[in-house]
This record gives sequence, structure tokens and C-alpha cells, in this order.
Amino acid sequence: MASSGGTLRYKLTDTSTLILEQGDLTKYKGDAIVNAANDRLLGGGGVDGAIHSAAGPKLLEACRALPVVQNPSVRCPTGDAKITEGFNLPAKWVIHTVGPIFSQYSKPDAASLLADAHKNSLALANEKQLKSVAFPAISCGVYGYPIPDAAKVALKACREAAGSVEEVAFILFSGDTYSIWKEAAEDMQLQSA
Ligand code: AR6
Repeated sequence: MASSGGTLRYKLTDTSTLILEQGDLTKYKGDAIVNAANDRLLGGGGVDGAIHSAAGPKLLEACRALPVVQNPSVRCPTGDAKITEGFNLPAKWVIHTVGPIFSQYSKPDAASLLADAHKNSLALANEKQLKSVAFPAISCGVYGYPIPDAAKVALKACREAAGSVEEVAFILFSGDTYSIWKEAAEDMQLQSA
């Protein structure tokens, strides 16, 4: 069942609020949005394509300027995260991370890489002293991660790694994904905030 959405707020940690919203991540007005990118960081489809079109061509230039760390052309290995400016986006920064392609790993390895993608994104946000960061449903599109499993992994990783980020948001494109994230937050017994 598709949900009609609305903003849900939960206490994620003593100092961080979790926000769940259905919508378009590129419209988020906080400090940073997280891009579900591929390891080359040169754009793609899905949320990555939407972020690049909203940010404008300077985002691609900034990504291209990041060093290649592995052959061939890998700028961000799976589970890792890099940061650039947000250019024409309302968010000041884009944290680019790469979730696992679900079919390429065992279930525990995929879960651990998906957790790393969230934790490394939040580690960068903490390093930059950012206060508000919004994620999409990383790996839940073309990378094929089962959405209920991804929601649990994502929320647990964010609870562990939020640090001094005060607002951790998930902006979920579809009503179904939004409802699944809501169920995962409730299964974790997060309190409303
Ligand atoms: N705002 C929020 N969520 C969105 C938006 C948006 N504007 N657009 C799509 N989504 P995907 P992945 C949701 O496929 O599975 C790219 O080509 C979408 O409904 O974007 O991590 C990259 O370059 C889904 O729930 O990312 C990589 O090659 C979620 O974002 C590859 O896709 C993630 O879907 C990464 O695959």
C-alpha cells in the first residue's frame, strides 16, 4: 500500500532526530544530501541522475577532480564516501557513497557494505561539523537490495554513527519505501520526537 506521506520524527540518539519523509531528495534544504552513486562517481540514473541534473554541470567537474583510488576509474569503493559541494542544490554539500549491488555479495557482506556506506557518510558529515544530512534508500533501486532489509541496516548504522549530526533524514521517493522505513523505525522501538 502506498502511503500518503507526511513528516515523521523519531529520537535516533540523545542528540539526533531521525526524520522520515516521502519526496524528492534534491529539494532537501539541510547541510548535505547523500548520493547513491556508483564507484566511478561520474553520474548515472536514479537518484544520482536527479542530483546531477539539479546541481548542474559543476558537480560532475567536482567529481571528476576527485582522485582515482583503484583501477579502473574507481573514485569511491563500495561502502566508502566522498564529499563535494552541492552547487545549484539547496543543500550545501553532496556526500557521494556507493552501496552494494545486492547480487554480487553474500547477504552478510552486502549488509556490512550497506552499513559502511551510511557510517562513512555520517563520518564525513561529522568531520565537516554538519548538522543536517538526508539520505535516499541507498541500493534499493537498480542495485536490487531488498527494501525491508535495507531499511533495518540503514537505520541501525545511522543510530551508531550519527555523532553530532542533529538531523538524520531519509527522503524516500515512493510511498511503499517510506512505509517500509516507518515500520523499521517502529520495529527498532524508536520513540516519536
Ligand atoms: N529523491 C529520492 N529518492 C530517489 C530519487 C529522488 N529524486 N530518485 C530515485 N530515488 P537508485 P541504487 C530512489 O537506483 O540502487 C545509479 O545509476 C529510488 O526510488 O537511484 O543505489 C547510480 O549511478 C530508490 O528507492 O540507487 C548507480 O549506478 C533509491 O532512490 C546506481 O544507480 C535508490 O535507487 C545505484 O543504485
